[in-house]
Amino acid sequence: MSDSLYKMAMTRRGMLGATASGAVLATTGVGASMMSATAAKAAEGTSHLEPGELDDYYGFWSSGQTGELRILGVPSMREFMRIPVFNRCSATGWGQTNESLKILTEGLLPETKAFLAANGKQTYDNGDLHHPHMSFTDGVYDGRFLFMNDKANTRVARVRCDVMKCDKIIEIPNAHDIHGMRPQKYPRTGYVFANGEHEAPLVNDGTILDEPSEYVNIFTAIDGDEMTVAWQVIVSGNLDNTDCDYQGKYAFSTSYNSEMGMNLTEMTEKETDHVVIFNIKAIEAAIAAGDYQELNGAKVVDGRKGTTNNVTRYVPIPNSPHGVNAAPDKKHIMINGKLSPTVSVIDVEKVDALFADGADERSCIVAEPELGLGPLHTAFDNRGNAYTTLFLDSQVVKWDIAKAIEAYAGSDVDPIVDKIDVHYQPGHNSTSMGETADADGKWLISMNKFSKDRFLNVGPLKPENEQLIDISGDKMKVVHDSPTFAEPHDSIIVRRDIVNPVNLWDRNDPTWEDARQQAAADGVDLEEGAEEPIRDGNKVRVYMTSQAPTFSLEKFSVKQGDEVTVYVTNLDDVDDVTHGFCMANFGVAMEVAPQATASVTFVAERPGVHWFYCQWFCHALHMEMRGRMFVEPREA
Ligand code: K7E
Ligand code: CUA
Repeated sequence: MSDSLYKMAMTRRGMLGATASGAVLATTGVGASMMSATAAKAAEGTSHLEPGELDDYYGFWSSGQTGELRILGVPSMREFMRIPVFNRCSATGWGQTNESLKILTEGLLPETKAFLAANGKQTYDNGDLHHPHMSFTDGVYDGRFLFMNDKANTRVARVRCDVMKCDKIIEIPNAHDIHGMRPQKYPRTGYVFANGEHEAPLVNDGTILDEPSEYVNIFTAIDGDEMTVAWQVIVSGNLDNTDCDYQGKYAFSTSYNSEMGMNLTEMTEKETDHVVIFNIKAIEAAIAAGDYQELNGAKVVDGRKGTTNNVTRYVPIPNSPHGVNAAPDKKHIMINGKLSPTVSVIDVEKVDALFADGADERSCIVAEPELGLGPLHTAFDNRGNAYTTLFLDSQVVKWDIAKAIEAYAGSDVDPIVDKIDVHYQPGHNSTSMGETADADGKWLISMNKFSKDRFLNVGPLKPENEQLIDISGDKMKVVHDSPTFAEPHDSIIVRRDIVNPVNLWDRNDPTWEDARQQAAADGVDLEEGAEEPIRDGNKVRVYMTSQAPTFSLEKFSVKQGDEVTVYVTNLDDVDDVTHGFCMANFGVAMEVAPQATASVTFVAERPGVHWFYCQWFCHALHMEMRGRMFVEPREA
């Protein structure tokens, strides 16, 4: 108790210090001076920003089983936005608008569409989003896209960084439950690598059931530009996390179940599991040579143990390894041991030899420091240090990569530089720019699975606790606790100059191309709307515009049983003037951002007078921004 009071006092003092410097910096504006704001704050060990002060980094956060992507500010840890991806969203109409339904359904496999239809659905309602990562060019984030996995329903999605909306979701064939996922770092993204975590028969049609010896796992490379499957590799053992090198040559995936066990005892039986190394050029060559089978539209290469096509190598790693992290030195890949207290360090320059002359697989390991209990993930600064989360110890350990290599070679140096308690049980961590060649060594986020007593009690379900740690000095310093709802696994921290979203949509945006084409076929201009609904049998299309504080239609009529599509085009071209369209008692609501078009379709099976209203507070007369839909009763 006295300890935590002491910490609070320390934090308070730091915050007062920041107030003074923040006031000075506020007068010097943004830009270069904001970088010094960060430096000053880091030096003072605080994340506090004055009201109106902007963060230096965008944080992109997964949300686990919530299924969305989140945008936070670092170092303030303020949450800015939630981007619906695999979930449904009441506010934006994601999962309900025609535009979002197209994105949610077009990448599903035919068998999935049939399965969902049998359950009365067009798409899944849930997702489990673990790993958000930005596209790269030359080893550094390039601000084009964010990619993310869905473990729950075997999908990979892409978010456009210009508008911060999801534009593509694809289901990965043949694989089961995509977990680890990383974009190619060099020369560019390029490929997005995705691990199928759970093993199953290659053709999973029910012919093979409880015969685990027939199960396989699948590694997938997605074309990140086209969002199509480029190729797949069949592997031995399951697949957990993945990362790739800075040379564009190899990808690395951990396997916690090399045993291919079906229960806990079987899965953890062996002391050693492995990391699979994928030789990208060799896989491309195998495909060019026709050495693959085509399955559900994917080219599948066999890379299991014992194959002779040189597409994979299996490096033994103790014991049920989890995270894989490429260091910004472009040379080292960290394999986090989980049940082993060690992190195994692979030197990518020693990997060529594994494929060239069948050298001993462990010859690429250049260090294996013992760090503590339950190492899960590792992040990096720009000074040669690595930061590893210790799940069981509830700590982050800072260690010197060069010293770990010396120690492995026989010298008695201790690579451990510092350890800090985190609260509690950390999984992923991430450092500012730390998964790129531009790591800057300022901030570290420890993503802790349990918050226990750190916040006011909200009942049996508690938030996670994400702690911000200042890593700019020799000693790590926890400067902020941040509760988050279920359940961010991973995050990235991106320098803000890399991310440049627009304020208004471009009227030519492809998002509403279908609406544009339908309007043209109906002889309507989306920016003008139509005075009367366009009738086409029992399909009725209503075109309206919105401009604060009115819709272009104050009323329209349809017949009971009509399938009604309402298109709303927001003509306001002012920052932040988003309108919404909500049809009360029809379960219909959507966001229409400035200069965007959105549409929604429903069956008007309720006769009577129904009000639609703007559901996004847009104007002093926002309450007045409403209109009526008359539904004429079906003739008896
Ligand atoms: Cu990246 Cu949580 Cu899916 Cu580790 S996983 S913690
Ligand atoms: Cu338009 Cu509220």
